Amino acid sequence: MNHLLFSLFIAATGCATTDDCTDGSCGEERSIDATDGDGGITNPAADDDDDGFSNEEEDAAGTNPNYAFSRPYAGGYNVGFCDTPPEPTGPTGVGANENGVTWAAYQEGDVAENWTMVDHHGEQVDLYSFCGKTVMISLSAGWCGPCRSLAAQMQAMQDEYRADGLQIIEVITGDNQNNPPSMAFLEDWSADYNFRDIPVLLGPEPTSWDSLMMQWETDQYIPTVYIVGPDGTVLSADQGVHDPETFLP
Ligand SMILES: [Ca+2]
Ligand SMILES: [Ca+2]
Repeated sequence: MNHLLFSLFIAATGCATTDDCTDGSCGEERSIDATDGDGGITNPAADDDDDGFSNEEEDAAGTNPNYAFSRPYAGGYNVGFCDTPPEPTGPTGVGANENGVTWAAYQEGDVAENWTMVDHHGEQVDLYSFCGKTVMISLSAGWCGPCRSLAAQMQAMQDEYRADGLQIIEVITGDNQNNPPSMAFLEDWSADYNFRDIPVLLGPEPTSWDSLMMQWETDQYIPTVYIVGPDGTVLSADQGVHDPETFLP
């Protein structure tokens, strides 16, 4: 395993480091082919979007039976209800570190590409599952005290703003020794901070400057917080924002 890039993360002051279709607002706009207009499910046992959950299961969970990214999660996350995925731009900004290295990174106005990471339940989680919600993504690591301070506030924020369409996502990039985190480490993180509906995701180890985790990092100081709007647009890119309230619709 190549730990080189992770080793470049530096601890400093805090480790110096549309229709918004928000939940509940778009119920009337739901276009479910499986219904016949009377509000019922005509093909309850079918899985129209082939996401592994029947139309009936999705109806009960409030997810979209016609959009595969919208599906129930064991973690009880605040899944969105888009009909079509965002149209991504990819990262058009530039990240840079103190050594003069630069890389492609998401900046405000970019539309995020989807990614898939495993959570502390062992389930694969798609970013696009939260299309229609406001997403706060934090990149954290066990060795980073300010990351832990932020984590300690997360469930309270999630509780306060879930009804406004917020989903907080915690991505762990390293354990206490800055090694790739184990599943047990992710589980412990969730338990330590009393997470109930916040995924703790295994951040894929960056092995080059164009790795996924580098795209979500502008300066190599963590915690790194991004806010992504309901249409997939980056609203705040690693600006030290630790409170999503002003970005909610
Ligand atoms: Ca389905
Ligand atoms: Ca679905």
